Amino acid sequence: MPVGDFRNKHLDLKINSRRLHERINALAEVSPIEGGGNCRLALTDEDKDGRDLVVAWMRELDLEVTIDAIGNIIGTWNVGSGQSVMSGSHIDTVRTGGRFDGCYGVLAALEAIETCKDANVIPPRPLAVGIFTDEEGARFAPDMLGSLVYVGGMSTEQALDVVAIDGAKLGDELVRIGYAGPTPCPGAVPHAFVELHIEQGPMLEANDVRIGAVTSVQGISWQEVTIHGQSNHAGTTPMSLRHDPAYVAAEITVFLRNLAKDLGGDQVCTVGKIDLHPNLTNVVPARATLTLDVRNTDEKLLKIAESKIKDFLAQIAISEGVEIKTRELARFEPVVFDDRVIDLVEEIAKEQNNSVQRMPSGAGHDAQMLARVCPAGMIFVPSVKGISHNAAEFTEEADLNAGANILLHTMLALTTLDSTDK
Ligand code: HGY
Ligand code: MN
Ligand code: MN
Repeated sequence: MPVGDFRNKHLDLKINSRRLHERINALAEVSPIEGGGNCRLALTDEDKDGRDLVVAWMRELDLEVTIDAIGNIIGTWNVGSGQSVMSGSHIDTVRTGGRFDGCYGVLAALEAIETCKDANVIPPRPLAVGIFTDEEGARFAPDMLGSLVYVGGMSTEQALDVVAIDGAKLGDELVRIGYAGPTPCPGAVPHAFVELHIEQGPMLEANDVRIGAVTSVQGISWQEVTIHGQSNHAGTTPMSLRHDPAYVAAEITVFLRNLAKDLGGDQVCTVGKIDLHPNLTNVVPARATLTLDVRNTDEKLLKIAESKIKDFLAQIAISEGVEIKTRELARFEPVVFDDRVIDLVEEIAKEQNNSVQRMPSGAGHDAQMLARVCPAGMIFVPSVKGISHNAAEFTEEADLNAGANILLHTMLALTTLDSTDK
């Protein structure tokens, strides 16, 4: 059957928006924070509670639930034959997360399956929903860790040994929360993968467009920088004799801001985390540890940014008499999604009377990992004021419903995607 042939018999199928919003709000009740967001760092008790809730919904739908060695949860509706069409995302959050980041994509995928079941629309392939472990990478780096292991981009052993920012070991935490599953990684390769997500940026709202047909994900470079200086008395040590890691950390932060300005275009640089030791008012610090998050849609420019940072670190270590060590936390090149999936998202968005534009993703997503093994793509809906990784993250209900209906029909269309016609 040509792409979309199965779907064309069910063009009037629509999700149950009340049910979708009930589930989004119920999951948002798991470890809520002030302002309406959530704190469910990967593999914490709070993450476990969120996992347990969504797994219970999967079981109520009689999905086959598998948990793999890195804690990825896959709920599959075993109908039809062959590889599944998979959707999904993540439900772990950053410490000050919003209620939609990741969760919306998981719950809309669940809703798509329930809508088909309710209408007795039986696709020719299995439909699956993935909840990928540690997408945020905020506690255990790198980000998208679970989907990276799922596609064989990182060994299970290496991932289980990752140490969190709080010192815990990933494998120990998986066992502790009861999500060290029996299914081996890499996981079963889907026929195709499509992820629905909030944009987390300002572009759709600024252009007054409802849907993003995502073309690509920008490159990501994360590193931890540790600066060893000379701890000393804040009152007695002349400025000329100081080797002050806090000052060097500040210079690095300013350098990154200017680097982004100089490179322009899509270049973004962030120092999100700085820890000082001993972190006391009257002590010139011994050590500063900071993280650099550097991204660009263009791999060549990203490499230039990394090389300029390296040169700056070498130069300031000499001028300030400190020792600087770096450790790579994440490095992913830009990813381009499958044209056929992008075309489908655009076609279905228009068919359902939505404004739609093609656009890159500034944030990392699990779909960029699944794109390594199967045709993959993403659907974006607007973020109000472009805010995300913030409890104030918000998307209008009508936009959420529109995105979920496009996801439903994209999944159905992908069940008849002919994998030979690349
Ligand atoms: O870091 C990211 O872009 C994503 O939120 N994990
Ligand atoms: Mn996300
Ligand atoms: Mn996120």
